[in-house]
Amino acid sequence: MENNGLSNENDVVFRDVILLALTGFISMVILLIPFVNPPTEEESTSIPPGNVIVELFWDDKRDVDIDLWVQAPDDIPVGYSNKGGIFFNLLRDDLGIYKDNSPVNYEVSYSRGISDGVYIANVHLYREDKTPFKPIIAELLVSVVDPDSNKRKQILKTSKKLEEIGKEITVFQFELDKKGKLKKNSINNKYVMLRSGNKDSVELINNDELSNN
Ligand SMILES: [Ca+2]
Repeated sequence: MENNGLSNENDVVFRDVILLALTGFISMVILLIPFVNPPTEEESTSIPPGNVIVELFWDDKRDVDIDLWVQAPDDIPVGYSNKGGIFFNLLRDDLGIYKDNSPVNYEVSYSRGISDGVYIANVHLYREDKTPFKPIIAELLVSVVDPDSNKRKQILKTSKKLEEIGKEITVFQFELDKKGKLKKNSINNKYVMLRSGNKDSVELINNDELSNN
């Protein structure tokens, strides 16, 4: 009898433990449900951000710092020292290998909306990896996301050999209409200074002129 009483008691304790564990498990499942089914909004983010997208690529293996500078119509130049304008934003300044968790050497600027007028895309060879410097190829791509269909289309692509440290070049000047349509005869690479460093150099020249006078 005593033995039976003990085994009944054990059964009750065992059942309680099982019930507790089960209750815990069910509560956890209920708590986890919202995380198991994320909102569908996040799943449908295949629409790329921005409307005019300017991308710059260079050799991933080289610790060379190249800067992308862009300017939208009626806007200020956007690059590493001024990452946001009215229309364009530079996503990040890639410094080469230094402080870079991504394996690619890549800079990108996005515009919000499309203004009609002339766009400028420049590259500036900022820092070399070794001396003497071995020229490096910079690849520049321009894409437009159609504001109606949200489809992304590449409109311009070219490669430039960069040989001189500190030199900035205009890779593309091009004109778009409101719908992002490229005016083919507008494409040229007439140099326009965009990087803000030029402001300082202009000031320096002025100061030099002042001190010489
Ligand atoms: Ca850079």
